[in-house]
Amino acid sequence: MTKTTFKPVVYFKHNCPFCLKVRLYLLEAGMMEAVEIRDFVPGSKQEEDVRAELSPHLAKVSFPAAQLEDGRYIAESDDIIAFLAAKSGRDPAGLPVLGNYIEGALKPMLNLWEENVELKAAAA
Ligand SMILES: N[C@@H](CCC(=O)N[C@@H](CS)C(=O)NCC(=O)O)C(=O)O
Repeated sequence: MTKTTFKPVVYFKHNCPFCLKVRLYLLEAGMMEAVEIRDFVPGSKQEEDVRAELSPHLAKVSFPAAQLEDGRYIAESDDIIAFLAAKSGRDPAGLPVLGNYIEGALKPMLNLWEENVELKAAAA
């Protein structure tokens, strides 16, 4: 009997900052060939297809998402990276481009976003 090897699938929304985090991990860890990437432009037919595929498997569809094994879906960028890291043995903490993106761009942007939400609430 032959056992087929499942290639994990990652689902990316264009211009999504959390999707870029996972993409950077894949690039810097040399894992681009180890996964199948399905990405879509918001508003496209591809988005409809991806959401139709994911929605029965996830309590809340968000991006990035991944199918780790046949029928096993998750959607949280840190969990996806942790899975990929376990598979590749490449610790994300040792990847400088990923680290610079998270600490120098993503976190400051999220902080500004939170601050903006608080300021709007205070002004309302
Ligand atoms: N904590 C999540 C945040 C993901 C997130 O908020 N992604 C946005 C896109 S940038 C999203 O999926 N929004 C809802 C949607 O597009 O349906 C993660 O790190 O994966």
